[in-house]
Amino acid sequence: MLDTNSASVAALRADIVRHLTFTMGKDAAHASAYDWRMALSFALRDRIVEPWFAATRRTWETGAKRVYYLSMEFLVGRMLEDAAINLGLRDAASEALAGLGVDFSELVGEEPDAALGNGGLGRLAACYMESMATLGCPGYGYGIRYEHGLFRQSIEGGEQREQAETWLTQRHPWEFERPESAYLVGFRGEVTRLAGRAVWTPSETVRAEAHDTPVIGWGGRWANTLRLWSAKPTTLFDLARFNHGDYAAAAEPETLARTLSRVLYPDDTTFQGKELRLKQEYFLVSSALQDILRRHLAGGFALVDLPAHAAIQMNDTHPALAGPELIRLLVDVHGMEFAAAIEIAVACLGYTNHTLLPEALERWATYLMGSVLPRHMQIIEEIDAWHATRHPTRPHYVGIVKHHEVRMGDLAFVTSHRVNGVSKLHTELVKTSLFPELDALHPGRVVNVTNGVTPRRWLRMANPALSGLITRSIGPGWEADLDRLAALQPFVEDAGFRADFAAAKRANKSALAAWIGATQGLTVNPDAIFDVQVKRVHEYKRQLLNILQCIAHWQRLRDAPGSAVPRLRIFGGKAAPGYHAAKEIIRLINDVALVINADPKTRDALQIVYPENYNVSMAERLVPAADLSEQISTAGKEASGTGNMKFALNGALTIGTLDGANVEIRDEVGTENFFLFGLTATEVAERRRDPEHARRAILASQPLQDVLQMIAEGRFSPGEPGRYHGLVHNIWNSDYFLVASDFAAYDAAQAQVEAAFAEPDRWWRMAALNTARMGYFSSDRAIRDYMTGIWGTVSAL
Ligand code: 26V
Repeated sequence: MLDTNSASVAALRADIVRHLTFTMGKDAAHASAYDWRMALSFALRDRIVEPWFAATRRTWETGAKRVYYLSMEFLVGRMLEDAAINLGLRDAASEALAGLGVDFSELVGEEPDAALGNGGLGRLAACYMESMATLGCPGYGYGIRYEHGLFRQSIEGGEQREQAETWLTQRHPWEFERPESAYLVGFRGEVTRLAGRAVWTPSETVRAEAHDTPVIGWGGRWANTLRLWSAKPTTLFDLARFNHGDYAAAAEPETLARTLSRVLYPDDTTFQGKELRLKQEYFLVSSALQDILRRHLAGGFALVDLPAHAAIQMNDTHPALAGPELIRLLVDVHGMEFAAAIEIAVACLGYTNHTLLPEALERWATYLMGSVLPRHMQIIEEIDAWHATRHPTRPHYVGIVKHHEVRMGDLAFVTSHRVNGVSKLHTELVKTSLFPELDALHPGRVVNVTNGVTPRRWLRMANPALSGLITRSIGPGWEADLDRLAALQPFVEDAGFRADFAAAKRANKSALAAWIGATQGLTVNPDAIFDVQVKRVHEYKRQLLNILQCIAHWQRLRDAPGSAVPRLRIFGGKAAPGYHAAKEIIRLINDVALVINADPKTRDALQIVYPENYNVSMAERLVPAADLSEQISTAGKEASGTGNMKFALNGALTIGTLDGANVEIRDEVGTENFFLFGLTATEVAERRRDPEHARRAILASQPLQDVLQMIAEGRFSPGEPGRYHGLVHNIWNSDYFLVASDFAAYDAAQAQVEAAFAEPDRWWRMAALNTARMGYFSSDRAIRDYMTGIWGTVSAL
């Protein structure tokens, strides 16, 4: 064993040096951290290529069914350490580099995040890619290779500022360019009829070029492909125009095309109906479907057999043009009848819904759809008519096209054989409140697949201290069989184990404290409760409720200093650039932090920090160090949540509402190991019917009145006392997200947290039980659910 290990270290070291020399063209004496990182990445990538080829070959040979995961977002994050861990080479890499005088962790920390997603939906796609590779489920992820991922956030004077994100300024060592795998994607133009068939002649065309990143599973046994498309012009450069001195016009086709894959839309809050976004969606869908059909035909199969070979999953409605595009290719290009084509489409397609928020649902104006994609608009009308005919009892107000809009949720529903929600509660709401009529017409089509997260990245990689303890306690292998964590349960009664568990958490907290000291200039107490709310900033997620309670807590501390367990409240997250209310909440949190952190009376007991630019790699620091996970959305609004799973898996206790997957997490970890508060989804709906709900709640809580009064008086914005008048006015008079109604219950739950933390024996038992009982929330389980319940695929391992 030791021999193989030293052999693999030596081989890896030789390959690193070889890549440093011949790929990077650098001499070890003059190599920078960047050069070493590239050399290591290439050496690791080499080791992925063989299992990748083997997997691809095996899929061809066995004719196995493939999964195609279509998503506008893949929030992958860093790849180096994850690849090393899945190859079983993390320690070998570290040792190989050490022998060359280079520090592994330093290299890892220099890799830019691939931030090709906004939040939960994009990160879920990345976890699912990793689990499909781990399970040997043959599959491809299809997405867009954005030049600029999600913006970089800075906090200036308490306010969010956005800067362009540039992950591709350095070489990206994980991908393979495939200029030969390219497709033409058309827009606009006209549809004519020829011999009874539609002929679409687009007036704009771009080339979609593939970039492949292998995704290696745990143990290095299987690898799938993440194929991201980059838009290129079909005509490179107009030399005639250039020679006439018209330099800008000469580059026009190039500019037009490249704009398509230039930037990720950063607004996951409100649907805006922007033409460029529609073009991006079609760009992804068309290139993916052309690629899928090319591969299917290359296997020698008939088009009617597509459903036996391809499961196509739509990650929300963003790729919902997949139905119309597949039908178009089958009918217009391959001469199939519409009726046969739609049957094939439905049999292949699945649709995952990720949000119920009405303002986020995609609805494209028919005039826009009709001008950008004239043929698809016809096909959508045809699908709608086909559906109406097949279901004569369909109510008149139901339909894909209504009020001059194409409703993408209805389109995705009608063109899929399965529609799924992402937690039990959410799936019920998808049935009862989003698609009640379609659900009645298609009983059994809507199913639940509760989300999951990959334990390789979110426990093994992010939390080596706890991972080590788990392996020492229950043995290896839990990473790919997370239910085995249940074997930790008996250890919870062992005081020695609890001490080790607490020590692992303490080590992570102290590393985080050092990072906060270095980056925020704030000295924090690693023995405080680390209370964390990190996620996109949205009114429904109620960061506002959290900060209001901070203020109330602070006031009590001022009256009785030294009375409380010290707390560090950590906030992090980005607001959509145009989302004013969310930006105001960020500013309020930062304003409050400034005042509270400067109070000498309470400084030892309460601090607030808002590190800028929360992203995947920051989450990897915060999650292992959290004691308390804030999952406090208005019930009925958070489809699932996945951060909630990462925190609980890492032994944080949750303070949360009965929303999304919180419900199932609480059932699994035990109600006594979860701090529940707040109105239920049903109660929320009822409460809203009382127009006086906010006023009533505020008048019933003196602490809340005091807090609102302080904000309104400008206590946290002394230079501009009126800064938060609008915000306070809104709480009194509207409070759609029921911050006031849940305040007292939240405040009481926070008191319970404090009482529990003051009893270490009890706290660490609860924390360890959280870890032990989170096995269900592995993305491996979720992917198995998709494979059996939706895709009809089996492991090829
Ligand atoms: C929505 C939109 C709307 C319009 C255009 C651009 C755009 C981009 C992204 C989104 C995503 C919103 C949906 C979303 O991220 N949902 C989250 O999905 C997670 C994974 O299922 C789930 O855990 C979260 O609860 C849910 O909010």
